Formats: sequence, C-alpha cells, structure tokens
Amino acid sequence: MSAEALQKLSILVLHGPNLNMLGRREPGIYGSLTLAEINSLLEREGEKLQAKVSSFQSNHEGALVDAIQEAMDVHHGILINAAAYTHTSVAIRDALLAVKLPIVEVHLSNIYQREAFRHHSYIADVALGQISGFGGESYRLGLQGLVNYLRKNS
Ligand code: CA2
Repeated sequence: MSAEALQKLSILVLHGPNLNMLGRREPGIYGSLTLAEINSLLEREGEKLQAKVSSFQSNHEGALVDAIQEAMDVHHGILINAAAYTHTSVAIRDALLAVKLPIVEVHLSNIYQREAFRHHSYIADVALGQISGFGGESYRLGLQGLVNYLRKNS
C-alpha cells in the first residue's frame, strides 16, 4: 500500500500523576527527558507512522477517566502511562474497558524490578501489551506497537 493510501490514525497518549515532573526530579529512575520532550518525540514518531498523536497529562484520576471517555469516537487507540494509578485505579481500568479502544500500557522504569506494590497493574490485562523499563523509548516502542496493531486490524 502506498503512503498516500494509509489512513491517518489518531492516537491519544495519556500520562498520569507526577509525570509533569519528569526531567526535573529522580532522573536515576525515570531518565532526563522532560514530558514535553517525550511528547514531541512521539509527535515526530507519529508523523513517520502517519499517525496524529495528541497528549494529555493529569494528576487527577477523574480527569484521566474523562479523557478516556472522550477518546471514544475521536481516537483510534490509547497509549497510557497511568503512573501510580496503574497500581490502584479500578476507575481507569473500567473506563479503558468501556471505550473498547486498543490500549498499550507503558512505563519508563521496569516496574517488576521495583517494590512489590508496583508489580500489579490494573491495566495490563485490558491492554494489547505492556512495555516497561526503556525510559522514554518505552513510549516510542508502545506507539509503534499500537499503530502496527491498528494497521493490521482496522
Ligand atoms: O515507570 C513508570 O513510568 C511509572 O509509571 C512511573 C510512576 C510509578 O508510580 C509507576 O510505578 C511506574 C511514577 C511517576 C512519577 O514521576 C516522577 C517524575 C519525576 C519526579 C518524580 C516523579
């Protein structure tokens, strides 16, 4: 298929609590990229993949639930780093299930090398897959996986 014939996909990237602090605190765990740098990296990767990438960060669970609900009929898939809500939020899980969009879960750090409470994700089993431990690269890999899935399945 030629590049012109590819449907422009629309992907929503969601970032959970405290990720607005990236690049300013804890670079040893989360790397030195700021959230703005991760978002522009994803926009550039999206252009290569013929996908429009829109990003949203919130420190509030309800705002993330609202963003997931609003993605229905607007976006083709969701890339999500729910941060600490990964390990606590039934509300975010329920919203992801409700919108029935393909989901990819990402984490900067390898959550399985960290405290036991980070080993459980409420999102993992409702996602196509999870990428954890590659810093900002986790997002790029996640976007590639999500777009490849959508190209094959829509
Ligand atoms: O590794 C990840 O991407 C996490 O989702 C990050 C969350 C953590 O609760 C998850 O277990 C794993 C924490 C994000 C906090 O981000 C900060 C960034 C800079 C400074 C402090 C916190």
